[in-house]
Amino acid sequence: MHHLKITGPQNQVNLENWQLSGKEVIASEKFISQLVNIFADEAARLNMDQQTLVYHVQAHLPVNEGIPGGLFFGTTVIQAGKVGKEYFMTRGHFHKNADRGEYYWGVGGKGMLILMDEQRNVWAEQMFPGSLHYIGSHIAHRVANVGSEPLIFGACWPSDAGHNYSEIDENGFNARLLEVDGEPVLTDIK
Ligand code: S6P
Ligand code: ZN
Repeated sequence: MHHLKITGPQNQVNLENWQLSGKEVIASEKFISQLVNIFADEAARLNMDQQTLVYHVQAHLPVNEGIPGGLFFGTTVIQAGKVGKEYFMTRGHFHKNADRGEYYWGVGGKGMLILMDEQRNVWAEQMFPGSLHYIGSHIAHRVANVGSEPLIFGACWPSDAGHNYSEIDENGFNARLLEVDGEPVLTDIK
């Protein structure tokens, strides 16, 4: 009888904050200075400390982006805050291969997943620890932190999904999530 190889895992997830460690983990940060024309109130954004961290992402990329058949796994943390009346949120994107879907799930804090189809219909789902969100193909997705603590969510998506940011950079979402009387309201304000 031969003993075949048993090793530890190549990666770990901290189950408190879902930060990733191990091989092939990349990290990126988005500061308020980088989120040009993402929020409705550009003057309010320019008035803020430009070094303010809005969100950061870790991702485990075990294969090159664009390779079919693989999966990517990531954690996003969005700080609590607002630009004018609009909650801190991700840029949002369609996938470059638009027929690729994605899972998101809530880990910590209170959030809102804002979704838009290719006809520009917009709707939203509440995110909280344990919420699970299947994002179908051809659906743009963006997340806002509507609470007072960091919003943490996990994501898993195909390695050949890619990102199409230009559609959102040019045309935005067809709705905005604003704080009205202390509550998040999805409005048709562009
Ligand atoms: C990738 C996945 C997430 C986002 C991250 C930041 O498909 O949806 O990892 O990249 O939440 O959002 P964004 O819109 O700036 O990429
Ligand atoms: Zn995505």
